[in-house]
Amino acid sequence: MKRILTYGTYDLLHYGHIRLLKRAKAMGDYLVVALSTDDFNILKGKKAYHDYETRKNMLEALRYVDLVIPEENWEQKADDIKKYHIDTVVMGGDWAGSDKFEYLKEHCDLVYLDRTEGVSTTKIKEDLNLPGEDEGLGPLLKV
Ligand code: C2G
Repeated sequence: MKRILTYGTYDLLHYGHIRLLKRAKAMGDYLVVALSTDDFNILKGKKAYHDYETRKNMLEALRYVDLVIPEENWEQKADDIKKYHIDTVVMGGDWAGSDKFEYLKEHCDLVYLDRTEGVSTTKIKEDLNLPGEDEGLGPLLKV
């Protein structure tokens, strides 16, 4: 059984997210999604429209997702790989070369898939005139 792991906020779930998850699952037999918690999103400079539980429930409803775990910090990835016996970490191409992921090559395979152009959570919010992912965090980001 080949086990795949990916990370993300997955807010306002859209077809770019689903395309990533579909391709990630197709690389193995079991897909774990480490979902950014609301607190970690603040560290990432993001404010999700949906809270963690809602985003988790939506991911768990997808046929491609086998398990959702919390992503609480930048440092947990190597432990996640060991704990869940991960063979491959898969991320969208916007993370290619990032020091947040490159070191994982010591622990497992690492694959970047091309991002789906034309859609993003930020674009959806802007098109709907909602605050962007990093708007409204001003006072919080000053901590
Ligand atoms: N994605 C994509 N195409 C898009 C939008 C997103 O392929 N149009 C991919 C991203 O590359 C990522 C996943 O979908 O692999 C989730 O995207 P986000 O929720 O924006 O995740 P991000 O904020 O990049 O969080 O520790 C890593 C972070 O938690 C990743």
